[in-house]
Amino acid sequence: MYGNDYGPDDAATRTETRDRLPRRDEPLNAADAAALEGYFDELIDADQRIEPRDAMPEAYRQTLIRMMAQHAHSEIIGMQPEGNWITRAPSLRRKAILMAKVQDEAGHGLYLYSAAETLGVTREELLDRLHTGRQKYSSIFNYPTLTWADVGAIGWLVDGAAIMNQVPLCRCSYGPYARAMVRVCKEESFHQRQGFEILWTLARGTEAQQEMAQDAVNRWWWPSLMMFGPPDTGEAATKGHTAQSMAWGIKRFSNDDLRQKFVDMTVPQAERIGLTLPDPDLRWNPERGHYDFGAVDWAEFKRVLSGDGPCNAARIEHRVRAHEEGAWVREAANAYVAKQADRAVVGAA
Ligand code: FAQ
Repeated sequence: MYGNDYGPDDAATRTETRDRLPRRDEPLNAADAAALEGYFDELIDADQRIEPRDAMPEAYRQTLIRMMAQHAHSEIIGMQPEGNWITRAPSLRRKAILMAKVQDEAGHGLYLYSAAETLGVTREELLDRLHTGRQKYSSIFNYPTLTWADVGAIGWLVDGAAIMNQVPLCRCSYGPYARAMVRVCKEESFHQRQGFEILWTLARGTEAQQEMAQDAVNRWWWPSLMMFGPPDTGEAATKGHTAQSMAWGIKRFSNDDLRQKFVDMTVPQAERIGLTLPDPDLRWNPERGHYDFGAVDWAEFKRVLSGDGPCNAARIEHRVRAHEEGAWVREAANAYVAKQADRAVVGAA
């Protein structure tokens, strides 16, 4: 039973159409293809969720696999820059918090891989695509964490940008992704808060600590703005996925709108902490009711995406090594499942 079984319109006709359509990996004849289009469009127009059992256009399915997998990969690769500081956290309290945060990121990866699997792709395949460079992860995780203040900057800026991007995904049209995002966003809020608090404390510390905090913010600000993706509105818009993904209710806002919301939210927070943001063009524009900000270096973004960021090679190398070293855990889990299945057969006989 899913939410889209109910609704103000004739859900019964929809259920009948859904049950009549072949499963998603079977070829469609012309009549079924037309029925699928009507059924899918009707759900999207009514702002209902599409569920794993529902027939869906292949392009919709592939878009979600790409986006959810990239998101899942980002969560687990994103454990590395912060994991780098677990053994060097400045106090037991900071260490406990950081360990909890890094574990949360592993959990997010787990929810997202599981949600992606409902689209008919295996986790092995998705990980293979990551390890062989056929799928990306967020550009942000190709930057190094040079000082403890970087942990604060990641929490405040990177998790802050992630929340801005992901809260609308709680209303994504694909049910399993939307539901996974609800919990992810709750946890990200705690992450952002802990980053803010690290920088708040450093900004009230010694001169060296204040400089360290400012230096971290200077390095993470622009890459955080790049996280939202390339420009997709106005003259600078590049040809991307936004228009189609918005029409399908996957994305709810453009990359540019979310970037602007993030800037508007973050500038007053920076003022409260007492740190500056490294952009001489940043100023309030009363006519627009938003902050104006300088040009993002999209050439750097492209360079990082094409593999030439400061840490691309190290991140994948580490991930592949961790995967290989974890082979025995997967083998043990599979052996356990096989043993349980054997016992069930013996028990039933
Ligand atoms: N990095 O047309 P669009 C986190 C690619 S989680 C790399 O705008 P789309 C939690 C894009 O794939 C962070 N690639 O694409 C955490 C496409 O490439 P393709 C991850 C990027 O999909 C915090 C091309 O550029 N969050 O931080 C990036 O409609 C701290 C054209 O772009 C998500 O994945 C980028 N930044 O929109 C963990 C959220 N931006 O396939 C640890 C879900 C764009 O055509 C520590 N994803 N590209 O070759 C999304 O919301 C979307 O996928 C966007 C991109 C907004 C990222």
